[in-house]
Amino acid sequence: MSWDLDTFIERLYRKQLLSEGVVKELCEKTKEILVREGNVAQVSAPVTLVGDVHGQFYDVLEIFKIGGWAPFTNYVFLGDYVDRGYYSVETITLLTCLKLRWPDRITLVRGNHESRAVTQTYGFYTECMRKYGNANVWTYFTDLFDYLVLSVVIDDTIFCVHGGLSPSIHTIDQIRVIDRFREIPHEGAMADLVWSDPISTPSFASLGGGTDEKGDFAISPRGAGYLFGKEVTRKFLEVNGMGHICRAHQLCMEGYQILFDDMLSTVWSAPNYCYRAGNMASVLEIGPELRRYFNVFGPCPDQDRDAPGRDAPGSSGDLTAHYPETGDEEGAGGNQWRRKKAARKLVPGALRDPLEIDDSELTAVTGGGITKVVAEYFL
Ligand SMILES: [Mn+2]
Repeated sequence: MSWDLDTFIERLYRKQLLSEGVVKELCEKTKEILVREGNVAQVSAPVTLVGDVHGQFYDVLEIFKIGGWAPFTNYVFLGDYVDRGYYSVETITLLTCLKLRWPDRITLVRGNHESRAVTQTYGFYTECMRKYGNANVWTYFTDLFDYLVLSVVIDDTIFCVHGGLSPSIHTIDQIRVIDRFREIPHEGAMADLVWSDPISTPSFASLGGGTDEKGDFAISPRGAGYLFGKEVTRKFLEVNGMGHICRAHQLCMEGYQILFDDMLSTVWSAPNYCYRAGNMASVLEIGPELRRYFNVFGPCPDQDRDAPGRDAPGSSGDLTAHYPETGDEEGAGGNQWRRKKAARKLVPGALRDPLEIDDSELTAVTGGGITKVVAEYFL
């Protein structure tokens, strides 16, 4: 296998594994990119946020069909790429290749599953052993996980993290000075960022988190990280001059959840989680003026599982011609921006005039694509 990232990416879109030697080199090269990124990566809108995908490779392809293929859409993945699903290896190999190929277009945040200890229990280790016959690939990727960033700030306004807040962290600057190049520890700031969960006030008191409206920190039933309430969230936003927290980590039956008077949202991107939960998934598009669109979708259609990636760049001609420019959405109005996005996603031939696309097309995308844009929120 000669070293050609574009070829690797095409192969991965067809769900073909790369050789052990290529994975080793891939991880080493990607580390060199990641080591230069700070613990808090700075990202500009427009950008699409993806929550947990957990090795559900076909649903990851569905995300690219819905959200646009790299590098034509900016992505922030919020962690938990591996474990649970059947295709953790294919999923993390693809995302790593995309990161290495377009480092400024893809940001990979560390989740609690990007850990040696967790992947030995929940599937990734076993899958590597089964698919490669030894643990080398697991070692390469788990070593790479130590380099993933811990959080993202979008346009100095939206704070993104896999899990949530920590009683040890009051300012984002405190995150910047964590020594992150290590296995996720059992406790402390780094553990909390990947493990914590928000909890609404009514549930809070029953878990010992306080009996009033304050909502402080409480012990998490996960055994790692903390539960945190509305007041903690409000204070974190105020101290850091942020407008919103976006995180993943928790299954949402509707694909997303908004808490604390729209101070925090959860995005979950594994539809029918573990192939049996029956939930929807979403990706969150942050558009011009930081408008947020939760694009909700279900499991990819069964027929697409037989022909993975058939719409992917490289498998059906060069899509570059259909995406003549990138990053030109900033100046457009929100609705027009969405129409343009829709035109790019839906039309297999040439780019259509976005204004020709009517609302029914926006809400009834082909295949198992966007079922509806359920919510539009402003900061
Ligand atoms: Mn998680």
